[in-house]
Amino acid sequence: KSANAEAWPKFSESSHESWLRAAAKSAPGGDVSALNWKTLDGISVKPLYTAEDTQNLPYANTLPGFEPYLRGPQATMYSVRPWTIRQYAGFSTAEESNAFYRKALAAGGQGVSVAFDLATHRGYDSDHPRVTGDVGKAGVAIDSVEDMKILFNEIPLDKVSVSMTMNGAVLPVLAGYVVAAEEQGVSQELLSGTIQNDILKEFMVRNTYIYPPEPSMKIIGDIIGYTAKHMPKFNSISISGYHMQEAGANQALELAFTLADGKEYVKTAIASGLDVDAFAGRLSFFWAVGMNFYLEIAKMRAARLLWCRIMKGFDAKNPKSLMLRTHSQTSGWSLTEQDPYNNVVRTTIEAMAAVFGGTQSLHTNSFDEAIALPTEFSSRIARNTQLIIQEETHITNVIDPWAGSYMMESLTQEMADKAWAIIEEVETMGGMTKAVDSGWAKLKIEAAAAEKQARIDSGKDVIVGVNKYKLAKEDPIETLSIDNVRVRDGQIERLQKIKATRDSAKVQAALDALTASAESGEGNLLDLSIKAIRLRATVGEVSDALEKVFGRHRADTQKVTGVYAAAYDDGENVGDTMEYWNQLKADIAAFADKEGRRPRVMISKLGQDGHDRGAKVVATAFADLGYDVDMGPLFQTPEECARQAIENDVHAVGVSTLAAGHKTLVPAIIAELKKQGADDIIVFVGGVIPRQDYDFLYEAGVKGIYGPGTPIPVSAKDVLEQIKKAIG
Ligand code: 3CP
Repeated sequence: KSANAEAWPKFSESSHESWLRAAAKSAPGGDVSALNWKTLDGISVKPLYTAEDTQNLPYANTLPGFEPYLRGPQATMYSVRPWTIRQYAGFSTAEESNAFYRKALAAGGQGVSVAFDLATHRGYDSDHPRVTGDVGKAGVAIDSVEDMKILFNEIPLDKVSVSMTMNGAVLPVLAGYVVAAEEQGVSQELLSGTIQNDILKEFMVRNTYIYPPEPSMKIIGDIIGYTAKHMPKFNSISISGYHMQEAGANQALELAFTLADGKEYVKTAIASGLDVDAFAGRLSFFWAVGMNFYLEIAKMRAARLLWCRIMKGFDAKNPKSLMLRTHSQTSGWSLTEQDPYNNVVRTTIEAMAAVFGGTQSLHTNSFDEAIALPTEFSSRIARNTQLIIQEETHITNVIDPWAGSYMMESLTQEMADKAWAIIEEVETMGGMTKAVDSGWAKLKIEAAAAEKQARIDSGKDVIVGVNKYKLAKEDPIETLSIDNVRVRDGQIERLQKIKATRDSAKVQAALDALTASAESGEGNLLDLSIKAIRLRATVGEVSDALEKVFGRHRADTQKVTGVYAAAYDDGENVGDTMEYWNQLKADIAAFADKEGRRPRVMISKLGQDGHDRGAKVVATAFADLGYDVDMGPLFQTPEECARQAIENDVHAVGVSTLAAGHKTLVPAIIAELKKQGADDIIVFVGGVIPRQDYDFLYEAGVKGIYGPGTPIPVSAKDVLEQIKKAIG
């Protein structure tokens, strides 16, 4: 006892009942239950938790480093070694990205995390005609091992762990890393790092797949098998919920789908003949950490509990197989274009949640990421956010400091229970591959996204500077822009040089061996890719060799309906948003009466940018308002998009762009429409577009630009006005 009872006065006793009576005096309508916060996961969070809430929680009193690892995978956690500061970066050329990594490492970064451009993700070399707008844009352009060698120049790969976010072209990219290390004098067994290699979530949300689900799972099995044998320090997969939350999933959905994906990979590896303990210790995870502070911490604690439960089900014995280790990233979606310095604060709060949740590695976003690629300045602040938490706050001195909080322990168990129910639902469908294949999982996330957006647009969920406390005037901030024509020209030149100097017959034989293995199922695809890459086969060639057998996956474009409107029509709207909504619906109906048909828009994604949350939410909301909405397939060229718009006789094309290709692709679609005789079809653009580019796009003929934070009804009204003007 630290208090000497004698020396203290006697305080009056209180009970839960007396608290309820006291609380009722200030609760709205005298109803204390009205203070419960109903989360989008369906959890009811009370305003007060007491010791009673934790009495029956079976895992609240466990220890870190011991089963079920709820309190952390390591016994000492950050008190001995804090998480790895691992900032995701990459842009333009291998030279420029290498210089950036080296500077970042010198300034306190602790690991490397490579962002590849979309051409590389989708298995195209930089000279491919489908990727003219994408080369070097949202990541670094990599065509061959020569690029990889430059990317890691003077970064000792036996010492610095490298994460590579790659899922589609996972074979040639991982092979390129292995061969680059080899030529640096570092053998495979010394390589530590992580490859994302998580294809199931690509089919749900991120969309940088190449092959259909079945052969994609075979590739994953081969990578897990190869790394288990030859690269014991390398994490073969980063099973990612991040992109699900970014696409709109709430915490319980993110948690459940990610663990269900993990289960599926374990099943795949076991089916390929591996012993569970031979590979499971190198499966790692990846969470998004957004502004829902308590829920995020609870999610990360619940994740470890559930994974241990799942792995026990596979009869795993090695502690490493039972403990969930994770990377985390603060939420890019939570960042706003408006009043962007607020994003520094958001990121700090999210980083704290990730740390309290016990992450092993962390990326903190730069404040300008809702606008453009991060600059050196914004990257420094993002990195320093972590350094300050690690070195100034003493947060690292205590392991799992939220443990024992009545609220946090209750929430952890509730989150686990919610997610477990979803995992069981997935199981009854036959597992995650089936849930993904049927489109069910994707639609669940899209419905959650539409619901969230409607809550923001109607003012129920506050975002400072966006739907409340708005600035009268926004000052532009400095942004980074990439000259992708220059990058592409340089890449093409290097490709030509490689092709002219290699032994073509040997390269062809190695590529044929890959095709034959894809056909027969014999041999290991990563092993064969390493052989081909060593001979200077390119990323595109290795991908093509497999595509001959596997084909290229094309997704359907289903969309949800009614969810956005439902959040408006529940009568709880803030201010005058309901009136605006109803008036707009009436205007659209009047247009339909007058014109004999509803205003028709095609929402499209151009180039290799597969981030389709915005496009899907806009399509749902426009349809709920009364527009006739077509959804273009992903990865269209401007020419294909124009043709479809004309065939469908739309009034307007809305381009959703998040990967910085807008200055190339948007003028191209306008030119194509003109060329095909349809310049009466108006073009509008939404997504991540720096203010500096607005005039350029208006001059190119764009009729409306809607940046992040624009309420959808506002853009929908503007589009209607523009259509009316165009019709005359
Ligand atoms: C750590 N270690 C300890 C302790 N802490 N040992 C004793 N006591 C401790 N307290 C040991 C670990 O066991 C390990 O050794 C070593 O130190 C390194 O620690 P770690 O926790 O494994 O950390 P790290 O190497 O950084 O690995 C973290 C994970 C890895 C496991 C999460 O997978 C990873 O780095 N993932 C990063 C993924 C990533 O950056 N993704 C970017 C996505 P042993 O290994 O020997 O056990 S960016 C996507 C953006 C959006 C998009 O996709 O577009």
